[in-house]
Amino acid sequence: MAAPPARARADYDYLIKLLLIGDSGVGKSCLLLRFSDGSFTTSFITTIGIDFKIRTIELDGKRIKLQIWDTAGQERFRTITTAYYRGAMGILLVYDVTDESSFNNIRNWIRNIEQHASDNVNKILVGNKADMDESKRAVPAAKGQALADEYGIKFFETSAKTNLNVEEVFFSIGRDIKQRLSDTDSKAEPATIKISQTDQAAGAGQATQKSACCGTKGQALADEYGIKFFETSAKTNLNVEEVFFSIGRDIKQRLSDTDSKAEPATIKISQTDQAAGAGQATQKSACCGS
Ligand SMILES: Nc1nc2c(ncn2[C@@H]2O[C@H](COP(=O)(O)OP(=O)(O)OP(=O)(O)O)[C@@H](O)[C@H]2O)c(=O)[nH]1
Ligand SMILES: [Mg+2]
Repeated sequence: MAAPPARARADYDYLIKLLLIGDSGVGKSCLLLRFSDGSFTTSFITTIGIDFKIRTIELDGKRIKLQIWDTAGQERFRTITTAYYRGAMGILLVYDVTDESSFNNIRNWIRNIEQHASDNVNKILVGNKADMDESKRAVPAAKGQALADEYGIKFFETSAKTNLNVEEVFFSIGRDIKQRLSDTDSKAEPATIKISQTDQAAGAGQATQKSACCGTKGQALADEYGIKFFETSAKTNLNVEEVFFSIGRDIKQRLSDTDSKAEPATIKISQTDQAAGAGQATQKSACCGS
């Protein structure tokens, strides 16, 4: 059998996970496409479930790998998209400056963050489509700024079409998160964030992300999230049965607890969820899930 490929050294110093949220049609996917590929399209292809792109930037001599998750704004994907809040280190709250209801909904999106994301997640408010004619504008920049001030977060008006402030938004939140992570590093034992020299990536694509995402201090990470942890070996069959039996047992227990209390709530999967779930499964395998 051929030897496994040599493991390359991690090609970044920090992995930062960002999430784009906001109403459908505000331009989340276009902002991401502009930032990651430098392109823009006028056609509207609504996001199904969740998608992500990667761009590595340099800040103060450090390589920062931005893993940017783009969520569907449509309500029908909400169960799937909110599952990704917890893994996010930074969240871009996007509205459309020509659509007042997308701005009014920002408060609801913030409520979702409070419910589902980590307490210390960085947030930034983004009013997109600033290139549109002033006659179409429904939300003055001052209103956006006032809302951002109320929540103590930064604010930018952007255009994915003309590339106004797109780099600025991602660099700004990237810099703030890097600062937060390096503050944590210098105060205490790093938890899961800083990628150590020995944390090596096993090639490109999915494997790279997996290694980047989960770090090496498994037990500490599991404890932090209150979940179980096993080290396994597929080669020697160490703990493989244990992992699957353990999670299977816990889920069975949860289901039988639910059964005895009430009608199961979330067990049946609707047609729409199934369709979206297929997309989610692909993405999940690319990273660590949330
Ligand atoms: N003029 C202008 N149009 C934009 C801009 N950004 C996005 N659009 C247009 O707005 C529409 C929706 O953009 P998307 O990026 O797909 O919207 P989304 O927020 O990802 O929508 P969902 O995936 O449904 O949540 C598309 O027709 C884009 O061309 C912008 O900065 N300026
Ligand atoms: Mg989209």
